[in-house]
Amino acid sequence: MSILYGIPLSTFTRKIRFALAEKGVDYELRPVRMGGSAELRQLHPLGKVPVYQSGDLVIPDSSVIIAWLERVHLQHPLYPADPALFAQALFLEEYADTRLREGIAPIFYECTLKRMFQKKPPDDAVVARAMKIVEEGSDYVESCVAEGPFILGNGISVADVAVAAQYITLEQGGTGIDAGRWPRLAAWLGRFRQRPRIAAILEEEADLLAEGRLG
Ligand SMILES: N[C@@H](CCC(=O)N[C@@H](CS)C(=O)NCC(=O)O)C(=O)O
Repeated sequence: MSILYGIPLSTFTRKIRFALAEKGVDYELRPVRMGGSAELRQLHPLGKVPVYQSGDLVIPDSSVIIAWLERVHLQHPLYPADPALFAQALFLEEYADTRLREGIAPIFYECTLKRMFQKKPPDDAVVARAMKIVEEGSDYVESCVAEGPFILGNGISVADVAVAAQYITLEQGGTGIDAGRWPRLAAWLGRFRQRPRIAAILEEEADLLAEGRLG
């Protein structure tokens, strides 16, 4: 069976778990010590998760993993067949992984990880700066969300798994999506998180968080 190296509460590990769940691909989630461990550097030159291993093939980086999965597991595609939607989906994946991440990661760190592991309060100035990025990012994502059921309309895509993975981290940092300001975004995430395989992953994560563990 293929191996996914990562930890459940890592945003990019979650992105891949969502993708694998939607594609119906079985895998073993293998926890790995982060923080630049030698073990992880052997798998990923930057010492990051996720890394996916299929046989002898070791694939770092969530976007590369999904691109490979699309080639190998043709069922339940995450890349739209329509070229324009394909481009939009890839751009939303990129936007989530970079710009949304830039705002959401510090909020999760300040409001959850710092309390959990250092017993320290968040730095309000850092949170305020990060929140501005999230707000601007949410304005953009809101403008992209179609009527549904998925971000780009009728078909699930890589945009759904990438954007959802980020907003779940935001929630775990104590901030939900303001449905008054971003109604489409909030409604879409509400629908997405209710998908049975997604809900099962999120339940597991909620239990870990309640226990004060990341994986
Ligand atoms: N572009 C990478 C980003 C991966 C990433 O930043 N992973 C985080 C965990 S969510 C990580 O490994 N952080 C540890 C570190 O940077 O040392 C991807 O899409 O896989």
